[in-house]
Amino acid sequence: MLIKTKKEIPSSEITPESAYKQRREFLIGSANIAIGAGALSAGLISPTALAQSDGLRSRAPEDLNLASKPSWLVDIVRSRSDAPVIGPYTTAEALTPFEDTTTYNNFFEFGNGKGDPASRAQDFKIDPWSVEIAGEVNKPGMYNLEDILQPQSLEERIYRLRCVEAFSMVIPWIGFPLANLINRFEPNSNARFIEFETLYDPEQMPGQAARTSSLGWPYREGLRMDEAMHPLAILAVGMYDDILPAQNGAPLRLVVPWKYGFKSIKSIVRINFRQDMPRTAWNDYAEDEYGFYSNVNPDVSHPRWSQSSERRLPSGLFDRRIPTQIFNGYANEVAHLYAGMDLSANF
Ligand SMILES: Nc1nc2c(c(=O)[nH]1)N[C@H]1C(S)=C(S)[C@@H](COP(=O)(O)O)O[C@H]1N2
Ligand SMILES: [Mo]
Repeated sequence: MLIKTKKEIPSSEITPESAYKQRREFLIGSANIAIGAGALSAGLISPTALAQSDGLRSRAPEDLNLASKPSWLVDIVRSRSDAPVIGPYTTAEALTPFEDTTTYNNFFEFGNGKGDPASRAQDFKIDPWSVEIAGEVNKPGMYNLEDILQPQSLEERIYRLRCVEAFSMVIPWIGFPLANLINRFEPNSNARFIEFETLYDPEQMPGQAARTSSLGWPYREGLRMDEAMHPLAILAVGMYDDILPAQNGAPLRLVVPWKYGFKSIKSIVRINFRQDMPRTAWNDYAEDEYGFYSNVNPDVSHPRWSQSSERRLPSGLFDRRIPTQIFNGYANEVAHLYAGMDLSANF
């Protein structure tokens, strides 16, 4: 288990180390009792056990890596009203602990190593933050984050996240349906695709300045409009009951759970409505390996490795390998979007 060194944070936010450790040990202990090894390895727990597995949610404020926590954002994220509902939009599988979700990341703007985002995103600035809405919409413009969030009510969604590299996690996000944002800005009839861009700021993001960086910046992703309108697609502003840490895409990131993780673009500053299919950072990097659709599919191998199974985090003494499910287990919800399409040609 990785122990992080403490950075400078306001003393009001520091839980005394001993108290935090005791609480964490207590919670992890009770989570293990509640869940039990058998249920954990099966990947399934009951809603009751889910409620009792709160230990897996325990988090340390120093892991946020943010220069400051905007209090208005903390307030709305923490005060989201609804309790998790188990169903097609929320899985009852055991959560991946916060500690793993925040120290094993892909965020190439901060470097290529899995630990780089957690250690190099220190003091990432999210305040102020604005998002440009552009292209085929009736209400284009620069909107600050407060304005983007103002009409939205936040909810928790517990989703599987399946990386194209064949590891996976279960993460409790807090966010709102992307469709609600799209409707508000009124795309016109030319809008058939939606394109997203991450912040470009080499001074804060050393991976963008590195000569060893392989991706072109800014990081770009895209969805077809009907995919973007699907209720499973959310914009997240929080996870594990609080705002997003820098390494997970603060302050605003996309989560599209039926697609490989790289579609779920982090730290969004631009949303552009388009008539034609956008290129993406990964298409530009290797078109034959990373397609536009990138739906999770155990039957379509990556050119260099199989996608038939995945390593579910956390890893203990042994890796926990589980079969990968078509559309990452969300086929009942999304398969109709691809009716008649050849999924191996449209990978
Ligand atoms: N801007 C940006 N977004 C990104 C990435 C990235 O490198 N840059 N990595 C993607 C990949 S490959 C994955 S698997 C997920 C990881 O999200 P997590 O670190 O919150 O688990 O973020 C995706 N979003
Ligand atoms: Mo990924």
